[in-house]
Amino acid sequence: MSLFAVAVLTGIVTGTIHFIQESPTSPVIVRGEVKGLTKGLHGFHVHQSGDMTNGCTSMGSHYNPYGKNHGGPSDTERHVGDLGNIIAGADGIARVDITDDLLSLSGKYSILGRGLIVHADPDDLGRGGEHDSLTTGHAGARVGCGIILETTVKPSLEKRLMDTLAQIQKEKKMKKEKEAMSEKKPLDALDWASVIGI
Ligand SMILES: [Cu+2]
Ligand SMILES: [Zn+2]
Repeated sequence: MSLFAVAVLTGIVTGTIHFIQESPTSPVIVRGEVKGLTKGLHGFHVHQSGDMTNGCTSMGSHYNPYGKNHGGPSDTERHVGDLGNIIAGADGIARVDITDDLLSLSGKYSILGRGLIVHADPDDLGRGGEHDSLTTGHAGARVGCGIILETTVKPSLEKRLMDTLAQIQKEKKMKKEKEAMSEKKPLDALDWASVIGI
């Protein structure tokens, strides 16, 4: 059974982000839109807590159940909450479309009830050499945030989301096959060369 969650972001920026997970072991798809941003990159993370008593400030640091350093979404050394950057165009809108293998909407390390935060500045993915690169990615102020809440969706929307999910997985598979093919080619050429003795 698929799991769904949503976070409505409020603050200097606003937005709605949906989370979809087909099964507890599937990757989580993170999709939506954030409006009112300055053009460019903005750090985007799941933070420890969904507590908005003191706005985005009370949501704590990046969600980090494994006690790792801050990193980028494709690094092995990363916080679970490290989703990298979202990119806003000149219109101030960032269209979010992330597939993440580490996030989960169930189990011990579920992100349900935690905070989703958008930052003023780019996340340096731990590589910037700043005093806070390995904790926050030097992403600056919290310009918008929301609590990740489990939800149900209308059957028509569920169908659309699952179709999108299937499409994403198909594209991923095709990309992998393409990569495997291009890796294979030089080997074939090498074998041929040895066959004809050059
Ligand atoms: Cu953050
Ligand atoms: Zn982090």
